[in-house]
Amino acid sequence: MTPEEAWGERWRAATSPMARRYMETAASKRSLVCLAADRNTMAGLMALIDAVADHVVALKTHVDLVDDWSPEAWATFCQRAEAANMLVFEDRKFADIGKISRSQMAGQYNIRTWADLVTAHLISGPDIVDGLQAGWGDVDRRGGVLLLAQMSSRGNLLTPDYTNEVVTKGREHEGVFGFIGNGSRPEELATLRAKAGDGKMIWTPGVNLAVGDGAMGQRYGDPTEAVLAGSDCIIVGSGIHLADDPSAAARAYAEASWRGLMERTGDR
Ligand code: 5BU
Repeated sequence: MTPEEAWGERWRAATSPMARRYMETAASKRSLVCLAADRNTMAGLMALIDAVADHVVALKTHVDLVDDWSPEAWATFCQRAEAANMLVFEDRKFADIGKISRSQMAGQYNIRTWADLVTAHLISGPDIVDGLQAGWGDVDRRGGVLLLAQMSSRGNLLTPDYTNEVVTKGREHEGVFGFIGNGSRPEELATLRAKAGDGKMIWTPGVNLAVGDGAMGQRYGDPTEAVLAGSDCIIVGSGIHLADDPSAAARAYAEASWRGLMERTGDR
């Protein structure tokens, strides 16, 4: 199946090279899964990549939670991800003013050199997107920013008005790859999709095949429902990396997400 057949209007409208790369890989793996690789050792992370590569399109990292992090080990990890056709997405949730965000793309972790995507809050204003893009530009790379329009956690302070502001500003900005939407509430996702239009990605944490409350205020919704409501990528962490068989779990999430996309595109 071609990416256009799989994605329909999203393929035609979301023309950024990074979005196209994601949609192409998703169509070839028949998966809309981003794995939240929240393991805290390099060995654990390496083992995870090998287990899930066929079913996962992007790897979401928190570089600062790895106990034995080193630049060399991380470079190997990122090379393996790239070789297995996975985008690398650092969920850094940048929030500072533009020039500091640009500097924070460098530093010890040097995120600008290996991340294809990063997350950011728009709380400090739209210049943060320019700062992050300038960070990639400093090393002659291109990347995409996912703005937090919603969150999955209980009691978060991202009100509907705030979400609207983020979407209004973000949908006009070329450096914005898309938005983070709340996967635990399909009705919130549908509202977000209506505002975002077809030209931007919506990626969603807070999904699990076991719907309900998670640890410490996390909430989970159904992955297929999230895609039907307009999500383009389900971000799954513990549902895969804590499973007895991460490879089988990744396949199950891939199938659930793909089923949602086929139904969604077919309905149009
Ligand atoms: P889980 O194990 O599937 O609950 O992991 C969810 C991941 O998504 C974890 O890495 C969080 O940092 C990330 N996340 C989230 O859960 N909710 C949000 O609103 C955002 C990110 Br933004």
